Amino acid sequence: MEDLFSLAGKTAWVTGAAYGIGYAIAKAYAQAGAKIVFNCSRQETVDRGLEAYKKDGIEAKGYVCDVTDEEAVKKLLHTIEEEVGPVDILVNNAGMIRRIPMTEMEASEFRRVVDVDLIGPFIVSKAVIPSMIERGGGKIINICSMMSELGRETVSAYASAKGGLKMLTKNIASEYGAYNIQCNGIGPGYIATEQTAPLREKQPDGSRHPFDRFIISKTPAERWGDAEDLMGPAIFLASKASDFVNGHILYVDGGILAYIGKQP
Ligand code: NAP
Ligand code: GCO
Repeated sequence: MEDLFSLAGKTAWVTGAAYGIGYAIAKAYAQAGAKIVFNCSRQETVDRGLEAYKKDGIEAKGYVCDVTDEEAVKKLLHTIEEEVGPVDILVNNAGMIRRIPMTEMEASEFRRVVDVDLIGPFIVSKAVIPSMIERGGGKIINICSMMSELGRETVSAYASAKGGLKMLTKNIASEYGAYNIQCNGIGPGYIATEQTAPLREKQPDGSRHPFDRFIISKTPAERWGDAEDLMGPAIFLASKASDFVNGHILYVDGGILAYIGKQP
């Protein structure tokens, strides 16, 4: 049974895994036996990640690479294969959000969010799939979102990108499942990371942010998720245990998507 969830001998590339959700997933993979590679778009973030991995006793390799830059991604993959080995597991985690009312959002701002959150996973997946085919298979995990299913004010670009990422996940599963590549998504609910910090900021009077209270009322678990809540589901989708799971979005949301919300 242990072997079913083991990642021993595997190389996992987790994009954007300097902290937050990506870091937690990469840490879980390291504890399951995988070699870890990650990239961020800024050197200072890569350095921050390397320090964190070292502190946790994890030998990770970090590189500066913007996932929207196709040539840079191809070069990085070549470097990874030279320095670490072929990529067995890819997690498209790198992402960004801009919370702006749609009618006030510049097309360039909308385009950048879609570039990072949707085109980036396309570029990185397109780069790794050929070598996965050559080696008899692989695992691709796309970090989707509740916004792959639901909209809300100010996140039109992000929801459009994450909705697209859900369908890209299903399409990679459809197009490459015959090569023993499983492509699935994880849809985190509201997770306490730097990305959601503005939604949890304490009010001047010390009370909870209205959005914070709103999420608590919408979550059966009555709490925000932690990045660590994603570790088990991520190991499942990267291991032999999920070899017949393909094109699935696994929501890890404390039950928000199942729940109408607590009566005020
Ligand atoms: P985060 O704290 O904002 O971290 C994002 C990471 O991605 C950073 O390391 C960042 O480093 C990197 N990154 C951003 N743009 C990049 C680019 N163009 N190329 C390479 N790396 C890039 O995010 P998080 O909250 O951990 O979320 C991680 C993923 O989960 C994202 O896809 C997010 O949309 C998704 N998600 C988050 C939540 C949540 O509640 N937190 C829920 C559902 C889904 P640099 O800035 O240095 O590039
Ligand atoms: C927001 C939040 C969400 C979460 C996550 C929910 O502004 O609504 O940032 O988008 O990050 O994607 O699953």
